[in-house]
Amino acid sequence: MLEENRPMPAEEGLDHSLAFLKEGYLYITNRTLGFQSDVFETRLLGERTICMRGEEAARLFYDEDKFIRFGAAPKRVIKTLFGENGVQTLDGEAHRHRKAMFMSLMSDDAMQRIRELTRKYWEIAAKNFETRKEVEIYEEAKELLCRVACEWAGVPLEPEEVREKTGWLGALFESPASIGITYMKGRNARTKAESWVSGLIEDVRANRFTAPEHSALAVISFHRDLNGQLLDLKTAAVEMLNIIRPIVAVSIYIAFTALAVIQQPEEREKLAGSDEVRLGHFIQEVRRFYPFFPVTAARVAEDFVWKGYRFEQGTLTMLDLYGTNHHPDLWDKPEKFMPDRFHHWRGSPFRFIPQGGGDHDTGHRCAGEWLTLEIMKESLDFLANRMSYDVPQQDLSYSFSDIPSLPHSNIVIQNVRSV
Ligand code: HEM
Ligand code: MYR
Repeated sequence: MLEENRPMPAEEGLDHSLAFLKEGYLYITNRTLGFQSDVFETRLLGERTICMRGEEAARLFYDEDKFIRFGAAPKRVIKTLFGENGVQTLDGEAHRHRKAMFMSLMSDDAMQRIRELTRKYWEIAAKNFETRKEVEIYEEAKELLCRVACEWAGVPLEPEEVREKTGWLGALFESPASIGITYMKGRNARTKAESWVSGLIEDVRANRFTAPEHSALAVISFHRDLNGQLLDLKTAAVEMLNIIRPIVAVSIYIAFTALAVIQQPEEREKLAGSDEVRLGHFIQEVRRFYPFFPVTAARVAEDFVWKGYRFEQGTLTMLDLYGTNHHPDLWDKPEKFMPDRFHHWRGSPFRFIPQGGGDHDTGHRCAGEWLTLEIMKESLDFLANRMSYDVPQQDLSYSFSDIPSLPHSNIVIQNVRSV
C-alpha cells in the first residue's frame, strides 16, 4: 500500500543552481542515488523544483492532465534556444494544432530527401577534406548540416552566406546553459537569425519569393492558427528556426558518432557493408549513451498525489532524459556502449528518451526525431565506411558539466580519402 502524502526527499538549502551547472548531466542522477529515490525536490533558479528520472516518471511527466508547458522553460533558454511563443511553450488544442504543422513536414518522402541531401553534402565535404591537412568534424558537420537544413526546408542560402548562418544557428544551441560571452553570443544570434528568417517569410507571403511546394518555408509561412490567422511574423520565424536550428544541432550527435567510431573498433567493423539495420542500432546507441539534451521541463497543471508524493499546482518539474537513458533498472550495463542491445529492443515511448518521450503528434516529443535518425545513419556510413582518415593525438574526452557536451577536440581527422 502506498502511503498518502509522505514527504518527498528534499535537498536542503536556498538554491542549487551552481551545483546543477557543475554536475550538469549527472546532477539529478547523483541525487537520486543519494536519496535512493527517482523523484526528489530541490531549488533551482530560485524556485522549488521537482526532479525525476526513469520510465514511470516519464510516463507521468507526459500525462497532459498533470503537466503543462506554459511558463516552464527557463527565460535564458527562451532567449537563445527556443525563442518566444514557439511550439515548446504551448498546451492543449493550440499545441496539437501547431504540432500538426510540424508533423505534416515529416512524410516518408521528406525523410528520403533529407537522407539524399545529407549524402550529397557529405560527398562534397569529403572531396574538400582531401585537399586539407586536417579538419574538425564538429565544425564541418555544422556547415554541412546548415546547407542540408536550408535546402530541405526551402530556405535560399548562397555559398558565401554559409559561414555566417552556421555561426548564428550554432550559437543558438551552444549557448542556453552558458554564462558570459557565449550566452550573449546566443542572444545576439537569435536577434539576427529571427530577422533573417522573418525577411524570408515576408517575401514568401508577398510573392516576392516562391518557396518550394510542401517545404517547411511554404508550410510555416502560410500556416493558420486555430483562429484562422496567419502566424505573426515573429512566431513564424521562431518556428522556422525550430526546424533549421535543430538540424544543424545534429552536428553534436555527429561528433559523438565519430567518437564512437574511433573508440569502438569492434563495433565499427560490424558496419562494413553499410547494413541499414546495423547503422540504425549504432546510432540509437549513440543517442542513448552520450550526453546531449539533459532535461525537459514542465509545470504541475493541478494538485495531484503520485506514489504518496504531493505535486502542487505550478511546481516546476524536470524530467532527466540522460538519467533515464542510463537507468540501471532499465538498461543492461548502461555504461557500456553496446549497439547490439537494440537488436532485441521492443521499443517503449518512456524508456529510451534522448529526444523526449510519449507521442510525437499529441505530446511534446521531438518533431525531428526521424529526421535526426536519417541524418545520423548517413553520416555514420561516411565516418565508418566511406572515408579513410588518420586520427592524430588529441583530447577526445568530454565533460558532464558542459551543456551541451562535446568531445573537447571537436574530433580532428587528417589525411582524409574518399573510399
Ligand atoms: C522537441 C531533442 C533534433 C524539432 C525536442 C525535445 C527534445 C529534443 C528533448 C523536447 C521534448 C519535450 O520537451 O518533451 C532533440 C535532439 C535533437 C533534436 C537531441 C538532435 C539534434 C530535432 C530536429 C528537429 C527538431 C532535427 C527538426 C524538425 C523539434 C521540435 C520540438 C522538439 C519542433 C518541439 C516539440 C513540441 O514541443 O511539441 N527535441 N531534437 N528536433 N524538437 Fe528536437
Ligand atoms: C534543438 O536545437 O532544439 C536541439 C538540440 C539542442 C540542445 C541544447 C542543449 C541545452 C538545452 C538545455 C535545455 C533545458 C530545457 C529545460
